[in-house]
Amino acid sequence: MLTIYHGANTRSVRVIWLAEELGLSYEIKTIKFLEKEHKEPAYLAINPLGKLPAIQDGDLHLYESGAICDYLIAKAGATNLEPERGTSDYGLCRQWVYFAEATLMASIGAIAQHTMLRPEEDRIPQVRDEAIESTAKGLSILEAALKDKEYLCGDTFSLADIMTGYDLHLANMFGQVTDAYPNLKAYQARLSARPGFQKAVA
Ligand SMILES: N[C@@H](CCC(=O)N[C@@H](CS)C(=O)NCC(=O)O)C(=O)O
Repeated sequence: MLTIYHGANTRSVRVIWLAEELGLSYEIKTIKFLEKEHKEPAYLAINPLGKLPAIQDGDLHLYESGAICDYLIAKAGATNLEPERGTSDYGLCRQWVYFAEATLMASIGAIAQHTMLRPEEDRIPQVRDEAIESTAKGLSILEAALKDKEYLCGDTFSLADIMTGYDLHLANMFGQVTDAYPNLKAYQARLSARPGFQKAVA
């Protein structure tokens, strides 16, 4: 049985959403993120970084949301969530998967840290402001990439949309997805209508 360690609105949303899209059987172990259960020894034994998500699949423990998603897609032998390896669409898909976690989430995460997660005395307004600026740049890049397109890689929904869709979910929670981004708003509405997304954020 696949176990997904999940905290509300954390990157584990990506893993549950993907599991739903793949039709996998899984169980969720909920970690109380705001109460810092992810820093307790029981969870540190699962993920020594004390971060969400993590999974257990038989004897295998994995963390890093992108790696978990890659593993689940490869294990399921799913060809519909990634373009054919080696094609241009495959290259684009990898670009957006990495962009979502390594670039855009870095600035959205900094907004979260410096507006909500850190104790007030540890929040740095300059870091927050720079993060808002970097987030806006990332969102503008996505806005342009989505012109006349339903999804990021070719015409079909893929892992890139799950990775990025979570970023947009969070950016929206922090008020960053404004009317300045009509393509993004339409894209987000398309993604939010998917039952897998709804299950992951329920
Ligand atoms: N690159 C990692 C980042 C994991 C991460 O930072 N998760 C956040 C929640 S979305 C977390 O657990 N933060 C707690 C902390 O950093 O202490 C991934 O994609 O899984």
